[in-house]
Amino acid sequence: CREKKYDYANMPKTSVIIAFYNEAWSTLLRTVYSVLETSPDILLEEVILVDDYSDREHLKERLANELSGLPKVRLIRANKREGLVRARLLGASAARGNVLTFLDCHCECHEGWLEPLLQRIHEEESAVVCPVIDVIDWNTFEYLGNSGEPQIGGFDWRLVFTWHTVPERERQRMKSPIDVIRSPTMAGGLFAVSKKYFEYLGSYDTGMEVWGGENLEFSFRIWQCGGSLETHPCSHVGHVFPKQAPYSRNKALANSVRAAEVWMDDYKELYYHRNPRARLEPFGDVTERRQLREKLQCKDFKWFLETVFPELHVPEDRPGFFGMLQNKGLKKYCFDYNPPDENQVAGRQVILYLCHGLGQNQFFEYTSQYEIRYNTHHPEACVAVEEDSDILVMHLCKEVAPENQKFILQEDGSLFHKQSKKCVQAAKKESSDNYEPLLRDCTNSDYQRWFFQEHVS
Ligand code: LR7
Ligand code: MN
Repeated sequence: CREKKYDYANMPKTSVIIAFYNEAWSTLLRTVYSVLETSPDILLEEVILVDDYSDREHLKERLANELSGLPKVRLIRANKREGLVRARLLGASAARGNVLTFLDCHCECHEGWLEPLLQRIHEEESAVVCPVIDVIDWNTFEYLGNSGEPQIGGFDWRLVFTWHTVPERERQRMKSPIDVIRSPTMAGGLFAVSKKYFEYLGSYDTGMEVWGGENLEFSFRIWQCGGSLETHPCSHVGHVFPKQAPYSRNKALANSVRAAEVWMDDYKELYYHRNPRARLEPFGDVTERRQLREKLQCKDFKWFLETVFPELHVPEDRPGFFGMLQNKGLKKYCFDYNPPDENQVAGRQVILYLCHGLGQNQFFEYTSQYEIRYNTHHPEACVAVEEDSDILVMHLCKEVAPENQKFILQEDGSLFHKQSKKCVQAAKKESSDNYEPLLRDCTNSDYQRWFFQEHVS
């Protein structure tokens, strides 16, 4: 990266747009100063700060005074709370640069971060380019960087953004380790895009409020409508991942539903199955966004899945074989699984818990390969039985289902584990107060009868 030469004189200039709502003083100023200190003068048109109607005192006059002495920095204020999408668009409409570079308001740009982004857009106008996102420690604010290789963005069927290692097919396509990495989705906050191309693509969905969903919506749109989404391994920007945001994020669900309704065709059902609440969420009017899709003659979601994100497993969701896996004897109890954390789905025991009908932790799919898949997450986990054990645990699913992950859900509702020749029963261990699914000799008991349900009846 250090040896890379840039054609400064011909590269486009950028407006850096930073929307903020009730951000702390130090993190906000750190962002601004780091942009000014690390961006070559010739490439930086301006820095536009958009105050999304913050109410914290330090962001009023004191901020305006602090910024007034800084060259190239402009402060715009929304006159009502807009949410990050419309706040960013306020900045975009005031921008004079040919490239828009969006940043969150708690970042630190690393030396050399800007050149690769602008160079790439100079080469290819329809490329939307992200930096590698480095970690800034939430407690100490130390710049920790990023151990290991850059990752690509994905998503799971709950429409949660996920990180993944670069797949083999992409490594083969890259001509060098400092070539851009194509990514199915982006985290959302840090990217550069040609202003003209951003407008052509329909900028953002202005029906989205506050926070969430816009990153996947924009990612699907970029790919489906003919652009490309990339990460440049030479560009690094640090970001503080806070434990808690200074605002409530309860509008995120409606935003995701808008994304699903416009871009996912029938695949949106896979999302609704895993989050039944989403189906009930009022999401407003998406007619104009569907017209945009029509006008730009964008490709369908099937194309996106097959071409851009073939690593994502597409569930079968056969009628009657997905949802809550409920026990007949215990009546109100369902399979339930709580992954150790968002990035590591396998490893724990499957338990039984009161059926709640909200999908998520109680969503399972029984596949034609005899697996019981927990496929709200990506990568997916499958119910397994370890040797000489009678409990059900989660392992990662395999290309071909291993014998210890095969269960036969029979006509009478019994759930037969092929390898051990035992049946799954709702039971208690001596040491336990809680019911759990355990392997027992097969009987006619209702505690060994299981059925799928989509909703709590
Ligand atoms: O109402 C609001 N108005 C705003 O102006 C809410 C937020 N904002 C601002 C906020 O001050 C910040 O500058 O919008 C920006 C993003 O909000 P964050 O920092 O609270 O979001 P996040 O970093 O937790 O979330 C990630 O996902 C979001 C989905 O909507 C956005 O796309 C964020 O930009 C995005 N952040 C990143 O991609 C940084 C790397 C994170 C990772 C992985
Ligand atoms: Mn952020």
